Amino acid sequence: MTERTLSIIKPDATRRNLTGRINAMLEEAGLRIVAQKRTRLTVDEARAFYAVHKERPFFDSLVTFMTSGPVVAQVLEGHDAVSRNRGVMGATNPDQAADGTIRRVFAESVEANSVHGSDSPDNAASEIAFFFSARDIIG
Ligand code: FUP
Repeated sequence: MTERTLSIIKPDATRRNLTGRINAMLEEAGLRIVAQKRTRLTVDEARAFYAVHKERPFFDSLVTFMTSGPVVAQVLEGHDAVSRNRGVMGATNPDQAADGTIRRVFAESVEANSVHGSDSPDNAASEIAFFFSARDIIG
């Protein structure tokens, strides 16, 4: 089923000028970038985006990292886009990510792991709405 998902290229990757190389891996995986915006999250925005993790021990550090530099938020479209993107991203911990995945190739650590991707279609809808309005998305 054609689907949309929210992707974020994280500050560790923008710092190393990897946006184009990550976009190429997304496109080669069959995903189409139908909206894209470079932005810098405020602390309040990062806390809201990761609210599901607010009780976790890594939450404050994650918010500091996600606000440490620019991010590129993007809407990806394609067949089973949510799981397709999770596949090309690789596991959260880059040491456990499969060869050839974005996190295996580029991530610096579990925290600085280069990309975010929605983990379900429902979360994709709310995460897309966090960054984009309908008119920003050109399929
Ligand atoms: P993922 O869906 O693969 O991004 O992973 P999670 O939703 O479990 O975690 C969200 C983010 O929290 C990760 F991308 C990085 C950060 N994190 C840590 O910093 N430490 C951890 O032990 C787990 C996650």
